[in-house]
Amino acid sequence: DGTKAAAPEPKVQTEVRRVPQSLEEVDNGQILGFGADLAEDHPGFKDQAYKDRRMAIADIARAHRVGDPIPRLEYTSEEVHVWNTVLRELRGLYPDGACAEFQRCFPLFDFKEDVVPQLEDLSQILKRETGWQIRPVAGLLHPRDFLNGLAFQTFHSTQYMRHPSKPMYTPEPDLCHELLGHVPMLADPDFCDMVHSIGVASLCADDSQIWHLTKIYWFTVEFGVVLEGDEKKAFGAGILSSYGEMEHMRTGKAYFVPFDPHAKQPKMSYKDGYQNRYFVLKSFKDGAQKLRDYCSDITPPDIMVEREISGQAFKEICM
Ligand code: HBI
Ligand code: FE
Repeated sequence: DGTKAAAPEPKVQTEVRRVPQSLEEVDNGQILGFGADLAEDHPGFKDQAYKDRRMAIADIARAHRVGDPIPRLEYTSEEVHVWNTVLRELRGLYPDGACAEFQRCFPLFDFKEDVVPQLEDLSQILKRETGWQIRPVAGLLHPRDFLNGLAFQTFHSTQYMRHPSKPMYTPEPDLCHELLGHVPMLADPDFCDMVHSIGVASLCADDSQIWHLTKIYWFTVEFGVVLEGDEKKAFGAGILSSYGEMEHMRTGKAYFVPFDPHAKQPKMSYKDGYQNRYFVLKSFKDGAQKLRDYCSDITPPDIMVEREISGQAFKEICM
């Protein structure tokens, strides 16, 4: 007879993904970029001893389990020298360039020039101040996993030092960037509140929303500035951990725009020089509020949530 084969069902693009219920479920995160090999333009590309050291430190991170203390590392005199150089250089910038919250929190960690701080000690201080913690990670985490960690008040931090040939430069996160840029701010409750809302939103975000949240994170947590009177002060880790970036931000070579999480965010630039545009928060409280408002609009349109997110987080974000 004349009946045709039934037309195929139209494919509905549905992504099924398990929403992490706990930090343990964020654990099997993919590490992007640097594994056994460093990129050709990395300062340590030709340094086998450096690469071996990196691999040994990465193994510690891979073996770490949630709840265990972070293993202490004995840093070499070369690594201590890098830390010393970077700390001395940057410390001088903070009185004028860093925001008040950073200046209040920085002394809590009592950084010493001749001792590379241990992640475990810093994590204990954060727990006491804001309830946040640090987990060691082998390298650049996939943005989804990285952001998901924030929902569980956890900051994934690298534990290796940048290459000694270029103490004032690193193409990837390293200890100096994490400890001087990120860790002090995580002792401030309003800042933590803001970062937490990004993390919670990421739990049930689809891929395009993750991309948007990654940019929001980039233009605030990495490169944000906050108003103090009519002055702009740095709270972004990429500014606080770079002498050149701080100078650039402060000497008027860039322009400033109010931060709006709803707006289409510009392209993130990773390596090519400094930011030409910085986003400004009126205050952390205001920023945290704006972000929470934005996040409450995030619904998971294209995913089927396999298990519900329990508690407040799910109610705030997904319903
Ligand atoms: N991974 N280890 C590590 N450290 C970061 O600072 C980091 C990351 N992955 C992604 C990321 N930062 C952000 O740039 C956003 O993609 C969330
Ligand atoms: Fe960073």
